[in-house]
Amino acid sequence: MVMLEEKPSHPLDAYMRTDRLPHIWCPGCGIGIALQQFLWAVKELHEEGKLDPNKIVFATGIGCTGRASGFVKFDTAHTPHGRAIPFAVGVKLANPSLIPIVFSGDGDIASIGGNHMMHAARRNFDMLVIMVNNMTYGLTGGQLAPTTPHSVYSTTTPMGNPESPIDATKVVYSISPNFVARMSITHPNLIRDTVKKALLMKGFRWIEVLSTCPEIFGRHINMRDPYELYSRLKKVVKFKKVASANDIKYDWNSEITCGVFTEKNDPSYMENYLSMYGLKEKLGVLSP
Ligand SMILES: Cc1ncc(C[n+]2csc(CCOP(=O)(O)OP(=O)(O)O)c2C)c(N)n1
Ligand code: SF4
Repeated sequence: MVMLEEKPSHPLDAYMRTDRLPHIWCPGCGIGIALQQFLWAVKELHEEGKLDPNKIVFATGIGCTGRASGFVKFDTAHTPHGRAIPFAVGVKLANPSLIPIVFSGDGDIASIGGNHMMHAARRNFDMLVIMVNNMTYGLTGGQLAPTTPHSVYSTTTPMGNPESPIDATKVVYSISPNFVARMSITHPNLIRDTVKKALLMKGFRWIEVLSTCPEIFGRHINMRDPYELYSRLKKVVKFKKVASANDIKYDWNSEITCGVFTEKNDPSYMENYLSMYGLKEKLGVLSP
């Protein structure tokens, strides 16, 4: 019989710092869905004997998404804004057996950290990056992000956004690292499957997860109701196979293309580095 004072348990508790709960995310925020699916993927691979969570180094930048590093039970780092990717590079260079994972917002990764994003992809550097794209700077109150759709309202564009957004996934796709995918919190199981696949690969692995911020982004576009914003996102998410970058759309009014766009097994940065610098004996310790 469950005693009233007993805390209810959850299957993911082993991967969470439950003493840090409740979390800070607003009701209806999509970040929790993205994080939960990531944790399910880790749990399943752990139980299948394919992944050692003790080797994970979970790095975030600054933002609502970045707060995830405080809640998960891995070695974690809440790095300066935009710098989670170079932090992950340092981790892997210092100890090639570790598994660096970057989990951060679109502002953090595609704006202030955009340079790192491009060059880590170019190097096919060994890490998994999960960019949670809520199309706004959530934590700081809804300023325009580089991912904010054209013409929508934000704190800093009260008459509408005069700019066109960057499609970070299309940029990464054009650089052609080992794995490139875009998922959406409207299809949670697919996030889990995609993370599972990417976690077992080598080189640079990129997963954008489209998310909802009803509190800030939604409020500015008159969709403060979480379900309304969720339904609006679901309407534009289209899963497709793509033949070229031209097939990848990022249009809030018609289509945001989702799917696994690149999946290959090219030599990773660490493989090249260790082989070329006389450290071949260390290749065996490389975790994905
Ligand atoms: C160097 C620096 N510049 C600006 C900020 C202010 N700042 C904190 S979070 C943030 C944007 C967060 O947006 P995003 O990465 O999309 O994350 P979200 O909060 O939407 O999850 C900004 C500009 C900062 N912390 N450090
Ligand atoms: S402000 Fe937006 S992104 Fe941040 S926790 Fe609230 S709903 Fe989520």
